Amino acid sequence: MLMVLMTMLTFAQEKNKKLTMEVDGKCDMCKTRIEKAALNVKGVKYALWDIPSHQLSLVIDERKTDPMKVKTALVTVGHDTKELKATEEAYNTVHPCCKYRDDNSDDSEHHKE
Ligand SMILES: [Cu+2]
Repeated sequence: MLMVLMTMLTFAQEKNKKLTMEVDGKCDMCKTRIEKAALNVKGVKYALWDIPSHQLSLVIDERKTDPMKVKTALVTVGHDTKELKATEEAYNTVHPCCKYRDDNSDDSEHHKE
């Protein structure tokens, strides 16, 4: 029984697992920060954050990481996710034009890096 369970778990872990998650932010600077933070997580192969939809598309190696680790990295640099919110301290480290909590509009045209 244990063997069967172990086999199933191994099967469930994909090498190139595609997933998307919602991450708060508003401009190109946020995009760079979010993607960099995600890619710094070991096991993350691809990260692309879309400004208007706030969707972060990822390809991760499930044997090395999981979505929670990515979310932890994102809140550490000050970006809220659905399940995990950044601390006030982390949020305050983002650039003033990136204060997405006050104004969550798409600011990409006004704040190019
Ligand atoms: Cu920004």
